[in-house]
Amino acid sequence: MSDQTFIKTRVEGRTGIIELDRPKALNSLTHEMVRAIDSALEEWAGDDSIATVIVQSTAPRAFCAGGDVRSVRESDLAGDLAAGDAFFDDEYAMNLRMAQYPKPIVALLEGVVMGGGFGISAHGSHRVVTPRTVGAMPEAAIGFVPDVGMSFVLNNLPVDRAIGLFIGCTGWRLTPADMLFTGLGNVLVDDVTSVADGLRTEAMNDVLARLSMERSELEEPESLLEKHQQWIVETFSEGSWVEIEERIASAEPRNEDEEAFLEKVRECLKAANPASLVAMVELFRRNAETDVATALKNELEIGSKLRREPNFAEGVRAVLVDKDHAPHFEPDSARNINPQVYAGLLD
Ligand code: QUE
Repeated sequence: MSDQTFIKTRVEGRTGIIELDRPKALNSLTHEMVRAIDSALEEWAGDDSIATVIVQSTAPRAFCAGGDVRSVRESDLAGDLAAGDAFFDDEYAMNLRMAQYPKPIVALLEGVVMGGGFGISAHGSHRVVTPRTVGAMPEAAIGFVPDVGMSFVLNNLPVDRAIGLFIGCTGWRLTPADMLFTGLGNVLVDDVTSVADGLRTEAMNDVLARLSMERSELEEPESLLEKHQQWIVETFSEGSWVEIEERIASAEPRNEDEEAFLEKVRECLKAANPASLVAMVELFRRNAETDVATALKNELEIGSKLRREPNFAEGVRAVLVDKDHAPHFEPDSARNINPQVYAGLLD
């Protein structure tokens, strides 16, 4: 049993449990937490007494809200770019270890799951959601792009890859129904706390099948992503960000449902850094053709470029520091951004 700061690890029977315990920051991942997760994974990969790994939170409010980007912003502004570079290096290496892990990894997605929270769950074998799961890839609002291998995952979901790009561009708030529709979640249960208990006596698939049978109904059984998938695919499948933006601007809703959806999409996009959207489309198009290791390398290239632009510090300020949600992004129009600035960095 080890008990490093903010990460608790323990073994119950043949299950290794990684528990995130930084509830005041919604379990956002510090560099130290990334190292602790990675070393537990490394140790258990070669330990024959461990059959399964569970990743969970100590608090129901959040599984994990992402990387500790407030700290990254602070070290960046202090001129210590190396600190942030090392953080993302280590975080992505940990994400890659999960993607290549030789054992089942079960993530218990209770509450908020954003950005880096997907990085420690989406690469595993099982992602358990509850009626209270709220997911999002909101990086464009902080002047960044979806990373932690999610530009790979979102390109390889069991739905059209345009849905993945839509999730990245809009930062869409994913309901449990959206999580199940996209495959970001693959089983719904009422109470995640009984998963580890069940694993003491039952095989994993039996535990998850039993718990999913016992579940209550979802408040929002309908996924808006599913309902509007045809429009999303027609709008997000081809072209650069500027072309997608033009299709969104000229869209003609055929009924009230479509009008409300389109309004929501336009509202979400107002929060995004235009350069993030331009870079994201180039990153996603390229990473549709690559493996997860190359995808992570491309994310690191684009991410380190974006971090060196003032929009990153400004976006983190507006969303997480001052919380005014009124960032001043430059340029303020995607038309004034050459996609090749970002595409040229990609493998
Ligand atoms: C984009 C992000 C993050 C985000 C919001 C975004 C992110 C992150 C957090 C976050 C949220 C609550 C906290 C906290 C951090 O929000 O990575 O410490 O209490 O960690 O729009 O990438």
